Order: sequence, then C-alpha cells, then structure tokens
Amino acid sequence: RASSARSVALVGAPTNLGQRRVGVESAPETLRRLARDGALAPPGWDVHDLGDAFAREDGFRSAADAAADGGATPFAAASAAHRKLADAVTRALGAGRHDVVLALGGDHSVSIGSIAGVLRDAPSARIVWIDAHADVNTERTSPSGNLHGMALAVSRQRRGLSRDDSNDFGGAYDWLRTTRAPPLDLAKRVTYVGSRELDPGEETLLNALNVSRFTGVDDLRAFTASLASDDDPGSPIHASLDVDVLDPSAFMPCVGTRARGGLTTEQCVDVLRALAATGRVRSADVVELNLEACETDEERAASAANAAALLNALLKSP
Ligand code: EXY
Ligand code: MN
Ligand code: MN
Ligand code: MN
Repeated sequence: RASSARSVALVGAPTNLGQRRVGVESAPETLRRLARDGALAPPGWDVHDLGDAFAREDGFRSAADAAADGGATPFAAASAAHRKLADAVTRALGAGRHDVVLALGGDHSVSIGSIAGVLRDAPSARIVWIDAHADVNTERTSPSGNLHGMALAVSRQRRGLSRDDSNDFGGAYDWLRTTRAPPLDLAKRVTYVGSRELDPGEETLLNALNVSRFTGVDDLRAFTASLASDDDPGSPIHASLDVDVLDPSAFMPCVGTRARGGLTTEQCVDVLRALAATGRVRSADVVELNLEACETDEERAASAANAAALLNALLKSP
C-alpha cells in the first residue's frame, strides 16, 4: 500500500445465534458491499477484507429452529463461532499490517469473541460500548435468554464461569478460562455511551461496580471532553458499536431490538470522530444491523448508509 495510506481490515462474523431473528447474519455482506462502493472508509484508507471468521451456516439458526428452541441460545454453537472470531481478531491485530481491525457482525454476542481477541493482543485495552443496551445480563437476570444481551457478562466472568452458577452457559465458554485474554474488568476498562434501556439486574450491577455511563446530550459532550484527559492515554481503544444506539424512528429502523429515543446519526458521528481523534482506536465491532427487521427499501437504504457513515467517522482521516 502507499506509505501514507492507512489500512483497515474487515473480519466478518455472520451469525444470528445470540438472538432470535433472522437477517442480522447477512450484515457482513451488506457492509462489504458498502466497502466495495467506497462508502465504508474515508479517502486515504485501504480496505483489506480478511473474509469471514467462521462459515455462515455455523452461525445461523432459522426462525423455525429458534422457535422450536423456545428462543434459548444455542451456547455451544455460538461459543465455537466466537472462539474463531477471537482467533481471527488476534491474528489481524498481531500481523501489524493493519491500523484498525473491524469485526462485522452479526448480533452483539460476537463481541465476546472480538473482545477476547483484543484483550489477548492488548490486556490494557479500553472498551467503549456504544449501544442503547448494556448487554450485561447474566443467565439469571436476562429477561429473554438471548446471549446478545449478556455479552459483557460473559467477558467479565472468566473465573465466575466456575464460581458463579448464575453464569455458566453449560460450560460453553470454558475456553475463555484458558485463553491468554484476561477477564474484562467492567469498572476499569468499560465505558458505556448511549445506553438508555437497561434491565433492573443490569442497573443494579453497573451501579454497584460504578461503571461509567454517558447517555444524554450533555453526557456525550462530557464523554468527548473526557477523552482528552484519560488517565491511561497509552492504551488502545476497542469501540463496540451497536447500531441500535441510533434513534430507530428516524435513523436506524433496521435493527432487531428497537429502543425508543436515541442518538441522531450526527451525534453519534461526533462521538466516533472524537474517539478516532485520540489515535487510539485499534479495533471496533459493528453489530445488529438487520435489513430484514424493517419494512421498506427506503428504511433499508437509510439504515445501511447510516451504518457506513458511523464506520467512516471511526476511521481518522490521514
Ligand atoms: N436487555 C434485553 C435482553 O437482555 O434481552 C435486550 C438486549 C438487547 C441487546 C441488543 C444488542 O444490544
Ligand atoms: Mn492495500
Ligand atoms: Mn448490544
Ligand atoms: Mn443494543
């Protein structure tokens, strides 16, 4: 590549196993098409598509099968896919050829894999969780049984997998115990941006641990200001971007879990630009785009374009 160009690597994670809707597993293909059209990255970036971390059929469950399961997450299959994503992310980061590695979901449970992959490469990495939801339910507090609402609970519970029977997942995530990735310390490493729809158990946990959350418009400004005075400016940032953080009525109708209210595209772009401006964003997820979860072609076009605008904003112009 030209010496001035920056490189962004794409790793697909085409799965819908963390929730019950079909369609979200196709988002990597949608995002790749946007990349081919030049809409995904700003000028000055080379896009390198590393393919999918696992086969689409290994991450797929039909609507009929999901209904037959009563919606319960197939933990073993999900975990196997996430493990492959973790390996792909660690490999892409370690190769040193890419400035940023993007994991393309898939539902938000894929972050279990990408975060393990990131922490193995950089144990001090910060996670910025940009989402309408907190995704920190345990098996006991989850109202739905859907794994995408538990992703951060899995990432933090390494030892708890054996100690805390409320988060066991049938042993499916035992591989996290033996990976070199440390368990995720929520209070130290995670910042929430845009979270507005929490379950009671999540609220209790985040309050008890005193985890940083920035939700309203003033909060967003405070968040971008806080980036300049980070106490750990050397650590890389992993941005986990759930597109349902945007307002579904105006900007992002094509998502599986709509939460009333939310950010405008412009507000979210500002946050992502501020993150990019730190020069510390080494990796990101983009998840939950589901073009089958909305009604019209107009909605599909707007949702895809807004998702691309967010990814663009995350990549700093050289
Ligand atoms: N908190 C709800 C649950 O755990 O079922 C909804 C979670 C939605 C998760 C989306 C991906 O951010
Ligand atoms: Mn190139
Ligand atoms: Mn989420
Ligand atoms: Mn969400």
